Amino acid sequence: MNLLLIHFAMRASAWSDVSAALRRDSLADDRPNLLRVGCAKPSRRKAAPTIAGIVCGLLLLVWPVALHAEDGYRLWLRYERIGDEKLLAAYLPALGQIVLSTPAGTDSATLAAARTELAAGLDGMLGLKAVVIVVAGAPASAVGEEGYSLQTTPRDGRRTIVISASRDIGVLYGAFALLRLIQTGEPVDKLNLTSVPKIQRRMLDHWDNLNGFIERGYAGFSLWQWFQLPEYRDPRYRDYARAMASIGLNGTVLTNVNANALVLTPAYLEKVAALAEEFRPYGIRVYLTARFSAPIEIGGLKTADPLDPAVAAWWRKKADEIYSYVPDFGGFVVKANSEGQPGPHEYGRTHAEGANMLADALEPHGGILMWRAFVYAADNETDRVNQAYKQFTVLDGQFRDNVVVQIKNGPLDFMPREPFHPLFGAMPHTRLALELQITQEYLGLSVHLAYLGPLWQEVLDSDTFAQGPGSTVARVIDGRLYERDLSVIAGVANTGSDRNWTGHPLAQANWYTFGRLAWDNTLSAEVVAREWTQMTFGRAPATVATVAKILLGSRETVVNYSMPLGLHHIMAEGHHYGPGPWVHHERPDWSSSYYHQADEIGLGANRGAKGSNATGTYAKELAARWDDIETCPENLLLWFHHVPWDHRMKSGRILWDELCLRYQQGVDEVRTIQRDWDSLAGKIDAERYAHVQALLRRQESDACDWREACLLYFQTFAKRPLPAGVEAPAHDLAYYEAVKLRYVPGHPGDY
Ligand code: GCV
Repeated sequence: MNLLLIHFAMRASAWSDVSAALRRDSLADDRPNLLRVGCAKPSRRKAAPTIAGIVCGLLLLVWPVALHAEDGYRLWLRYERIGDEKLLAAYLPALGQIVLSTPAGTDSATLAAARTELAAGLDGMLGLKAVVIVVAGAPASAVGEEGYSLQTTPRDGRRTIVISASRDIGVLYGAFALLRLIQTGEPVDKLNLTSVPKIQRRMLDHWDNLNGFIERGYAGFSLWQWFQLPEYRDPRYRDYARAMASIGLNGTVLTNVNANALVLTPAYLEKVAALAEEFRPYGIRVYLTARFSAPIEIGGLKTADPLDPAVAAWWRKKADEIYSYVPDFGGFVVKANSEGQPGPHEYGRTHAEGANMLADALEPHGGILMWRAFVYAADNETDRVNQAYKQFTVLDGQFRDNVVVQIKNGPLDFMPREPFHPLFGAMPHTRLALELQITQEYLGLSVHLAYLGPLWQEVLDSDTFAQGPGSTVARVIDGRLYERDLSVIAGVANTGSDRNWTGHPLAQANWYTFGRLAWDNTLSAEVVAREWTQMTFGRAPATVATVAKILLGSRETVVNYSMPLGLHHIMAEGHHYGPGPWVHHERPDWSSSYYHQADEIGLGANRGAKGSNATGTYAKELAARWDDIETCPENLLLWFHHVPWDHRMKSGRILWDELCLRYQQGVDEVRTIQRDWDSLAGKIDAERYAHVQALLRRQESDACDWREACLLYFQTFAKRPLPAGVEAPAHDLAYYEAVKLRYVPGHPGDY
C-alpha cells in the first residue's frame, strides 16, 4: 500500500481517467493526503520521480491515513463507499446483475462507457463487482430517442435490474440514473420507472476563445487545448463528457459567441473533429459559433450579404466541409448585430434573412441554427429592454424550421433578478430557446456563492399567458405549448481548467442543476439541490439539510446585498464585479443611471405604460399587474417603476428605509450562511470546507461593500439618514468610487 503511495507521489498521473482512477479506489482516497502534507499538486504530465515526491511518500509511511480531503475534481460522481450497513444489505441483493437492453443488443463505445461507469460506481459505493450484460431487447418506444427505463425483475434466477432504451445513449443515461439513486440512498429493489428528456437539445455554451481565455469565465482557462489538438487529447475531455452525460446534457458549443472565424478553417476543424470524437460515446454533439463575416475574413469574398448567392454558396460549401470532419455536427450559434458583432443589418437585411441563409446551409445535414435575440445598440432610442422585442416580434413566422431563436431569460442581461423575457410570450410561430447563464457574471463570479436553481425555476415557472393561464416559459421552450418538434435550452458554461472545474466548490451545483432542469424542467430546485448535495457531500441528513438550506437561499441573498427590489445593472464597469451605481459611460446604455434613474424624487426605471412601456411587451394580465405600482411585485418594483423615496412599501416602511434594510438583510444573510457553513466543520472534508469558508469571508466583506457603496450613493439623492438597524459605513462614497479592480478573471478588456 505505502509502496503504491510512493509510486503515486512520484507519478503525477492521469488522475482524470476516471474509470482508471476509480479502479485505483484506494489511491483515490489517499491521494489528497499527499496534498495535505505539502506536496505539489499533481500535474497531468508524466513527471520523473522528484525528491519532494519521495519525501511525501515516505512521510505517508508514518502519516495516519485517517485524513481525507477532496479537491472537487470528481464533481458529483464520487462513488464513495456506503458506510451504512442496512443500506448495503438492501442494495447488494437487488443488484445481482444488470442488463443493458437495446434493440441492437451489441456492444458499442456508449455501452462500454455505461458498463465502465456501472462497474466503477458499484465497486466504489458497494464493493460490488457488477455483472453487466448486453442483450437485444424490443425497442422501447415509450422512452423516445434518449429516454430509458429502469426495471427490477428476476432473470435467470437472479434479481436483475434492466436498463432499456431505444438507443445506446439512453442506456448510458439510465446507468447514471441508477447510480444516482444509489448515491442518494433511494431503494432500487422495486424499480419500475421511465424517464424521457423534456427538451431535445440540452446544451452548454462555452464562451471560450481560441487563445484559451474564457469570456466571463471564472474557473481558469478553457478546457480545450487548441494548440495541442488534434494530436494530444487531454484525458479531461472524457471526464467533461462523463459529467455532461451524467446530467443528461447532449450538446456543447465549443466557442465564444463573440466569434472567431478561424475555427471554421480546416486547421481548426481537425481539432474540432478530435473533440467530437472524444465526446461522441457520451452522446454529446459539438456545435460552433459562426461569425457572420466569415465569408470575408476567411473566404476571400467582398461581402457577407446573406442574400448574395455567392455568400450562400460559400456557407453551403463550408457546412459540407464541416460535416466531412464531424458527421454529427450539431449546428451553429450566431450573435449578430449586437455588441459589435457583424450581422445582416450591415446589408439592410433582417435577422430572419441572415438566419435562414445559414440554416439552409445546415439543413441538408440535419443541422440547426441558433440565432441569438440578445441584440441592442447604442444609437437606439428605444429602452434597451424593449429592443429585442421590437426587432424580433415583427419577424415571427419568418424563420426556417431548423432555426431556433435563442433568448436570454430576461430582457436585459442575466441580472440577479429580471422579469422573464417578453419574447417568450410573443413569438408563437417561431421555435424559441432559453439561454441561461451558469457562469455568474453578475452574481459575484466564482467568488460568491449563488445557487441559481431558484432563479431558473422562477423563469421556467413564469406564466407568459400567451395561450391563456399556464403558458409557462417551460412549456414554450420545451415545445409543449405550440407542439414544436425542435426544442433547445442552453446554459453559458461555468467550467474551466481549475482543478474543481468551476472555481467555487459550490458552483458545481449550478452546472449540475442546469443539466437536471434541462432534462426535466419540472424538477424543483429544492429537490435538485438536495440530490446534488447528497452526491457531492454524502448523505448525512444534517449535512444535507444545512448545505441545501445554504444553497437555496443564496441567490436571494445576492439579490438583497447587490440589486434588491428590482434594481439592475448597477455593477462595476467592464468586469461586473462589485458595485458601481455611479458608473457613467459615454454610451448611456452602459451607464448605471440609465437603469436606476435615481433623482431627488425617487428611484427606479419608468417602464410602465406612461414610460417606456416595457409592461406593454407582456400579456395584458401581466401588463395590468405590473403597470400599477400597488400591484407590481416588490421584487420587480424598481425594474418597472420610478418610485418616490417616501413611497409606502408592504412592510409599512418608506422605500428608502426598505432599500437600506434590504441591503443590510443581504449582509446578515451572508453571515448566517457563514455560521451554517461553520457548523459543517468535521462533517465534510477539510479541503472543500476551508475553501468555501474562505470564499464566504470574502463574500461577507464584498456584501458590506455593496451595501455601503450603493446606500452612500443613493443617499446623495434620497437625502435621508440610514434607518436603525443598518450598520454605519466603514468608508465614504469617494473611497468606493475610487476602487479600481484590475485583472478580474473573465473580463475581456483587461488582457
Ligand atoms: C459574450 C454580456 C456580456 C458579454 C457577452 C454578452 C452576450 O454583455 O458582458 O461578455 O458576450 O453578454 O451574451 O453576448
